[in-house]
Amino acid sequence: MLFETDHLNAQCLEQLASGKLLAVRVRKFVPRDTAGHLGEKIIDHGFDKYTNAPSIGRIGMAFYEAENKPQRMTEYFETVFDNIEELRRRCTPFLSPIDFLRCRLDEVWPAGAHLETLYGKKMSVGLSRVVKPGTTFLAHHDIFSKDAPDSFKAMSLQAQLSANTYLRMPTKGGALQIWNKEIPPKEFDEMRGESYGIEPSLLGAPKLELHPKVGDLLLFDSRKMHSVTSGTDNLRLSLSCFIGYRGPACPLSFWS
Ligand SMILES: O=C(O)CCC(=O)C(=O)O
Ligand SMILES: [Fe+2]
Repeated sequence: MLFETDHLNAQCLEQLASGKLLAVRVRKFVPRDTAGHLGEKIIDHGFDKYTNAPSIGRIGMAFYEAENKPQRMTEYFETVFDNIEELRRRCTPFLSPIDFLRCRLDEVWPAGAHLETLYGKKMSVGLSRVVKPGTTFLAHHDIFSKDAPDSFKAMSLQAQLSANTYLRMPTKGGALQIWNKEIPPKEFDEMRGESYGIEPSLLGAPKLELHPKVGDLLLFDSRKMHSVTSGTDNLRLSLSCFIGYRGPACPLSFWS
């Protein structure tokens, strides 16, 4: 269910998309000491809070924060290139791990990989997430067609993967929990009410609990329920994006 590798390849992406694998860990996707430097550079410039999960810090706006509200959609699309550029700037003189991921997937995937577009506009990619010790990410799923309900682009996805590179980790906790379980959107929305997620204990024991090392890249099917346990010490800093899959002959796509 978990595949560990030193090199990302097309086969493991196929297996994630088809559900044969629950998660892929790419060891040292970013060299460990580089990841440490990147973490410092990214955090030193400060961060904002999520509009719908204020205990989690972030740099860059996630599309799901727009919640299909016209004003926030406008804000999202107006800040796409500033957000992409801001992460790149914070990483300089190192290569941004998100840019590296974009290049790598374009190289390994036969049909290539590019930025996702929605309503004819490029989407943003690369979100820095900062979590303080003691904060849990509630169990949730991430489904593009829920965030863009009127979009053929979103509906045409056959699979949606979450990709996270970890730049700082607590010594204990901060584990990614994944259940081999999908909950239909409507049902989940009733369960969560006003919150973005539900108590992980409601789902029973997770199928996988992963404690990534600094520099690792984890990939998993974001439509499956997942959560992150609270850390005991240190900030937890990750860079994240989604990868869209539309079959073996179609390009992969990136967005946040
Ligand atoms: O930070 C993580 O390990 C996973 C966060 C998450 O919910 C996601 O990437 O969809
Ligand atoms: Fe998620």
